[in-house]
Amino acid sequence: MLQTDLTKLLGIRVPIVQGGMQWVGLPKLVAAVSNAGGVITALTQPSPTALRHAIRETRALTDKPFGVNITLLPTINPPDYEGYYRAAVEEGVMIFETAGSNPGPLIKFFKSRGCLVIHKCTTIRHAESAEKMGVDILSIDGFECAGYPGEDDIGGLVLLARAAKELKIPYIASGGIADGQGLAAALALGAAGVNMGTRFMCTVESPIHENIKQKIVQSTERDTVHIFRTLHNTTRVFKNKVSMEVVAIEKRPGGAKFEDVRDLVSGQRGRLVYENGDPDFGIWSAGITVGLIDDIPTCQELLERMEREAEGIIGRMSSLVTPRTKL
Ligand code: FMN
Repeated sequence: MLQTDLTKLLGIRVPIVQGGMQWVGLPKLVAAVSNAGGVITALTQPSPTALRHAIRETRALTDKPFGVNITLLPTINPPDYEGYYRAAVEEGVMIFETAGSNPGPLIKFFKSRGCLVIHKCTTIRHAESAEKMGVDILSIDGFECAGYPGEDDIGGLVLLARAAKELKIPYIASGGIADGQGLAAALALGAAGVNMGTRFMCTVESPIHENIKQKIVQSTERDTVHIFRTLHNTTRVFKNKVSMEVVAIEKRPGGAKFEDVRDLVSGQRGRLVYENGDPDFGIWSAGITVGLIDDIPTCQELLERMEREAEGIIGRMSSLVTPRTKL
């Protein structure tokens, strides 16, 4: 078994957690992952009351720990953040994944209630300031990740090595991990485990349309693209007709304003991709691990396989070391 700070702090068996995923982090998936550590995505629920129901539904499906993700990002219609996080705490959730800008007040609130906070960030300077705010675990999202990689374009290899040098609290590797090799590499880079998004989208329990899962299986690592680069809100999404149109609008002379792409990137349109199974219907988040994913396992199969693969790799690596001979 792989024992790390993450497995000890969360009381989980495999050092793998599922990050917040808009429209995807729903009770069935969260419960299926929660042998490791699943996260309900708060803002996928239409209201704080709906979040309460999702928490109860997840609890009915698993007796294992799970958390709630609160993502503080610019959205077309700002949600009732306070309503969501208070509802989750009142429902007895003790683990939170926070992400996005200005997390200070949110982290302070969770810590005042004795909750464990995993904060996701894409730079070492943000990780250090979250560390000072008292978070328990940092989730370091490299350039490879689905969703928001930040604007610095630093890949996981360097970012995690920097984390190993600079951070005092446990951190997990996020972005670009989809198999046991990625897990073993993350542990080698000092991480206490991994956070995955894209890989969990493509599991039996993931609530998205079968066509989209098949699309991920058929894709290569060249099938994602960054949108909103010019708006300084870079987002990695699947490469399709809509995302390429957004990129083309951004490249027009004089650039683009958000209003120019608002309809194309609407969250509701993205949500319908998962419902109607048309991968070209809207934008949807996906990381470059789409190039590593070639099956649709259950979450349990996936977690067991990754654990086995990582253990095998770590065993083989240690057999590379032989006693030194004198020069
Ligand atoms: N991260 C958040 O913090 N909030 C979100 O709402 C969110 N939505 C996501 C939706 C999808 C479909 C995916 C694939 C990822 C999303 N993410 C979100 C990012 C994941 O939590 C995670 O950090 C990322 O997927 C890790 O990279 P990977 O996809 O290479 O594993």
